[in-house]
Amino acid sequence: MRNFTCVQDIGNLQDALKEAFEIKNDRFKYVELGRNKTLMMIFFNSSLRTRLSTQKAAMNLGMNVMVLDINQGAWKLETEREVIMDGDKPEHILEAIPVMGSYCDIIGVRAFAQFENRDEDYQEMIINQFIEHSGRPVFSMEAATRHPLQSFADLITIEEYKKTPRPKVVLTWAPHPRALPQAVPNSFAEWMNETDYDFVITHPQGYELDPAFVGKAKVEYDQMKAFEGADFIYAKNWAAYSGDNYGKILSTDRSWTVSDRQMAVTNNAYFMHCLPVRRNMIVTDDVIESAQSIVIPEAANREISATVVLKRLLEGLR
Ligand code: AN0
Ligand code: CP
Repeated sequence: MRNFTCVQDIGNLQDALKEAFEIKNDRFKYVELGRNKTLMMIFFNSSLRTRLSTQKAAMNLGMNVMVLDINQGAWKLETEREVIMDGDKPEHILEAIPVMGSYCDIIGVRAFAQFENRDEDYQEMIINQFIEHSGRPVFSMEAATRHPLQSFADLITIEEYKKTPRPKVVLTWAPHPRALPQAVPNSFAEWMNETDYDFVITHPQGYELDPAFVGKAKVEYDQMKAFEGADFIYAKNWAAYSGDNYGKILSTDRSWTVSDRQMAVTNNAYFMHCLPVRRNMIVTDDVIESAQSIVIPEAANREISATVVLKRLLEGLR
C-alpha cells in the first residue's frame, strides 16, 4: 500500500479484517518490520485516541516515532500559493512538507475541514499536498472528508460484536454545540457501504451528507423509525453539508440525543461513538454507561486498525 486515505486504499475488506484479528491476537508479530523506520505524525488539530493509538501501533511494529503539533511550537503554515506572506504565517507548507519528509519514512496527517470553502475541503487540499510533495507514503489521521483509521476500527468492532451475519447498523446525527466536520460520518458510510450490512442513516432535514458518501444507504428522517430493530447505533454530530449551509449548525434539537427512549425500540443494540463525546448532547449518561455501550473497545481497536495500516505501508516501502 502506498497511501491510506479512504476505503479503496485498503482493498479487500475480508483480507484486512483477517489481518486485524491476526494482529489483535499477537500485536508484536511484525515487530521486526519497522526496525530503523521512522513514523512522523503531523497534527493540525487536537487528538487523544489517534495520537496514542497510532504511536502504539508504530511501537508494535518496532518503529521510531516523531510527533509535531503544527499549532503548538511549529511555525504557522501558509497553505495557499501566490499569497504575499506578510501576515502571521512565517513558513509555507510547500517547503515544510518536503523538509518533514526528509526526516522520516512514513507520514500521518491530521487536518480537519476548515469550513471556509466546501470545494477546498472536499478536494482534500492539505493531505493531497503531503502526498504530492513529501516523497513519503502518507496516511490520514482524519482529513477534511474522511477518517479511515476510525472507520476501519469501527468495522473491526462491529465484526466482533455482531450476532447475525447481516446486522442492522444505524448512523444517527445527534446535537452538539460546535460545528463538527462530516469526516467521521462520511467515512463510516463509505466503509459500511462496502459491507453487506443493512445500513441506515438518520438525521434532521438539512443534514444530508454528500451523496457520494451516502451511496446505497437508506436515509430515514424519522429517528425512532430508523432505530427500530437496529443491532448497532452509531451516533455522531456533523454540521450541514448542503449548499450555502455548509459548515453551519441548523439544529440543536435534544430530542435527537440518544437516550433509553430510542434504544428501547432497537434489537438491544450496541451503542458506538468514535469519541470524544459530549454527554447529554450526543448521548445520555445512562446509555453510554450501559452494558450495551462499546465505545471503549471501539477506541481500543484504533490500535489494531493503525497497526494493520502501518504494517501495509511498511511492506510497501520494500
Ligand atoms: C472531531 C470530529 O468530529 O471530526 C474528531 C472526532 C474523531 N471531533 C471534535 O472536534 C469534537
Ligand atoms: N476518535 C478519534 O479520532 O479521537 P481523537 O480525536 O481523540 O484522536
